[in-house]
Amino acid sequence: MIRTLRIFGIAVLAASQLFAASGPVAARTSIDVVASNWKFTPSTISLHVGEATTIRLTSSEGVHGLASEDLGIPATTISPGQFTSVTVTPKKAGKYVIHCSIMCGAGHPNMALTVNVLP
Ligand SMILES: [Cu+2]
Repeated sequence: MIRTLRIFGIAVLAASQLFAASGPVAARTSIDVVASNWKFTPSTISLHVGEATTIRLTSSEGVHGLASEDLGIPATTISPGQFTSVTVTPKKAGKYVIHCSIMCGAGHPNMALTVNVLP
């Protein structure tokens, strides 16, 4: 009797794990971008039109920023040791060069993230 209960318990556990695994999974890509003085790494990323992608931003050196009206990225501060996520769903294919939006020093004018939006 005890053995039967135990087997039943394992079966319920297995079933619940099966349901958990087959639950809705967010079909969302994630890309990590690290800002430093004075570049974004990687310096170029690729997104797809109509596809939601979460860009996880952090800094290894200095405070930087990202903002793009064309891509719907709100003014975002990127601080050392912190992760900030922005989710982007591009509407139009093309090459978008997003300059650092926060004055961060000598290399600031040349600090940019290139976003290639593919159809
Ligand atoms: Cu800057």
